[in-house]
Amino acid sequence: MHISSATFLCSAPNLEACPDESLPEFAFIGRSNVGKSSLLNVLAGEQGLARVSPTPGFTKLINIFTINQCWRLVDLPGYGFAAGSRKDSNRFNRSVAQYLKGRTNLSLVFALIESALPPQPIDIEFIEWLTLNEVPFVLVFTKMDKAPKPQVDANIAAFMERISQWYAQPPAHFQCSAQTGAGRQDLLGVVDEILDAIHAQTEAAREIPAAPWDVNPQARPAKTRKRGPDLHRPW
Ligand SMILES: Nc1nc2c(ncn2[C@@H]2O[C@H](COP(=O)(O)OP(=O)(O)O)[C@@H](O)[C@H]2O)c(=O)[nH]1
Ligand SMILES: [Mg+2]
Repeated sequence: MHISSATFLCSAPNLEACPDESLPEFAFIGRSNVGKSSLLNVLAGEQGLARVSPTPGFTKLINIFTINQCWRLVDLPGYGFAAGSRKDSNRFNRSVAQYLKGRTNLSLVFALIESALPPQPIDIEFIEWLTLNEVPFVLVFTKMDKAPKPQVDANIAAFMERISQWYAQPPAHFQCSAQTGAGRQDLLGVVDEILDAIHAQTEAAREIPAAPWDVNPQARPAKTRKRGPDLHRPW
């Protein structure tokens, strides 16, 4: 996929403040400092788009960016930052949970895990929460440049083993580095695939045989329910 434009849309403190749900959204989530903003910038191909911070827990807002004028990248606040107030540390915050559960145009979550570390309980817990709440996600192991490959591979294998009991088929997982750009095309490929699926669905909906209200506009129901993307993903 070629990124021709990437622009900041808005920062929202919670779900209610998020903009209209007209475009598919792909959200980055993970522990503070896991590399969400850095990877978002790499994906968008624009270095200064999301703020990269050496201080964990810096981003408290839902930051939304429009890509190619037809989809969005969302930089969510990180979880697990222990130095803040108890309320928004340890567990990911309420506004993130609301966004993940209630955003109908959320197409996919990129759940970021640091590949240089062995499985962390808070990440395991978060992935369990995503699974229980049926939030569509793929795993992205970040900073693969930071540790030797055998160590990265062992950490990923250990993580996948820890969560394997929850699935008949384990979630798709990718390895990335914001430093080298490794994995960028893989993630953009996932986005591409989902956008294609959404497009195909929209086309298929258009081809449904004439409804009574196509013949007689008076017969149209007063209110049609807004539908969120319902994807049949290969993972
Ligand atoms: N070595 C390495 N460092 C990274 C990578 N991605 C991010 N970082 C560093 O990790 C820190 C946190 O990055 P940031 O993107 O702000 O993380 P966020 O809190 O999850 O948004 C920064 O100092 C980044 O420079 C990576 O792929 N490799
Ligand atoms: Mg950030």
